[in-house]
Amino acid sequence: MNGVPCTWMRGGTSKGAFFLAAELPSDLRERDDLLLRVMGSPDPRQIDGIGGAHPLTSKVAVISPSEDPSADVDYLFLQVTVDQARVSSAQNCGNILAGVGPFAVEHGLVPADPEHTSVRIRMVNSDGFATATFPTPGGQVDYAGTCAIAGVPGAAAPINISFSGTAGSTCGALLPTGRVVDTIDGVDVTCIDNGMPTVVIAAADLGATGHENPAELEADTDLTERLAHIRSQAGKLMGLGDVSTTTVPKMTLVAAPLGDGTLDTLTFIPVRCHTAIGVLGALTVGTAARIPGSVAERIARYRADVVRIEHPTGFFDVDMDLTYTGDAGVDIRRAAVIRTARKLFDGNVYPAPAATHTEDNS
Ligand code: NQM
Repeated sequence: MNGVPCTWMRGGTSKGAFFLAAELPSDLRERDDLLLRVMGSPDPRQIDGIGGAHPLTSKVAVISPSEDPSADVDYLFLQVTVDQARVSSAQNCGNILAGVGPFAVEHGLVPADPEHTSVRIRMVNSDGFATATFPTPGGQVDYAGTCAIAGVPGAAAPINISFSGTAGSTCGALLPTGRVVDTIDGVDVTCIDNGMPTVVIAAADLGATGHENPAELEADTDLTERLAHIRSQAGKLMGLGDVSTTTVPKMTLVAAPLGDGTLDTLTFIPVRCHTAIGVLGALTVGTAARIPGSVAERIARYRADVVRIEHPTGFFDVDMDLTYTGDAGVDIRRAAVIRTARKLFDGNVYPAPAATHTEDNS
């Protein structure tokens, strides 16, 4: 059986398999079938594949030279569902994005500068752009450094990522319902998409504090059932249709910050509760915090410098300069984050064979 060239990377607080598009089948069904067998899905333990048995470690990046003259590379993100035979391009991932620049340089898609290299990335899933800048001393990617991010032990080289064109990434508008606040099942929600379709809800409105740990909330079936019911209606209002099998919208519970942050968050993605928060998720919730009257803004503590999103394992700073212009529009002058990434393994991955007749010897 032939292996497929693959790099296994940590990007921010997530992990995934990175491929050159040219190494994968061009037929999408064949590609998805291959990726399921690479990751070991469907199986809650992904025991026969390289997936890490959690949505945050069952991710794929597909990289190619960009077809857009204003970008260096195209980045297609694919979420491989752990326990179902499903591969989805319906969402983007800003954590895995952190690995794209280094991967592109290491694979010769972008020449390295002698100190730092900037790679302009077209995010195919959502049609936005990101520019990633990271150290390349002597023309080599250097993953080592002193930058620590919440949710990742130790330190690594900083990867500066600035975004453009994220508003309405999937839904077509920043506030896809046309309103700052909607009321669903008697609960006020803000449905928003600045890179990640998200429903923002005050934790207190669901009887939570917003400071619980993720496992505790995942086990609260009353709360998760209420959330799922609100989500299915929000999905329709956001123009996403039936969202019962999709990974967007995300559901973010917000509460007053415990530390010196803007607000505290717990995000369902959408079944598992994130141990931190996604990058575009943080950008989106941070944007909500700057929209007068939104569910997030009602609770947020204003900070002039950054929007500091607290989450279960620390905080996430979004360097954001934006003004809500009314009419569901936003003028974004700056939206940037710092992440780290690390190449964990580089070689060939060997997918499980396509399904055949099996004998049960357990
Ligand atoms: O919002 C998880 C992650 C993400 C997505 C998810 C992400 C983002 O932490 O940009 O990074 O929301 O499914 O990897």
